Amino acid sequence: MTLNANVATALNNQINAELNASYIYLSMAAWFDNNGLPGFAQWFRGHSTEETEHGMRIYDFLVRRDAPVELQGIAAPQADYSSAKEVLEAALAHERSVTAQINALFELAQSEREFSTQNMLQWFIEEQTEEEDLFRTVLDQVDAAGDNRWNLLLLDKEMANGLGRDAGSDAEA
Ligand code: OFO
Repeated sequence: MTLNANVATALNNQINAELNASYIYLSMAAWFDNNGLPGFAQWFRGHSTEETEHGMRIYDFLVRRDAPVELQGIAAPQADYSSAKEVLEAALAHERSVTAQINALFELAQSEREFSTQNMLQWFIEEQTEEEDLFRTVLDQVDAAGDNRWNLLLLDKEMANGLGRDAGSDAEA
């Protein structure tokens, strides 16, 4: 059955949103790399890769449904932050906005009676719950470290070991 045109457009927009998130997290990784926190940088690089994989899930779905993939431009991400806490706050806010996008997409798929799209989006709904929880956990830890550089360096070591879960856990999903 042909994919509903409104849903196809919204799915292409979501590919763009996921690749945009990938670019934002890569910019955050660069900020940590430039500020002597390589563990956080590694963690954000992993998340950047995950977001690209999320975009590719939707890309593959469009291909399977014989619908056109239409890639769009990606804006330059913010490069400057005042602190690790500010980065994590921005990342959590971004995840929340992605959750709202996924929910809106699911609602559209429901109203257009696009059942296989709803099925595909179930994975994203669960993923967003996990991602928000994970980013909130890291933000709490950064908050607890406060302005103490030594605390932040200790936390950086934990981040390198994958705080919360492996950055690449999507590969097994
Ligand atoms: Fe971090 O989220 Fe994609 O969907």
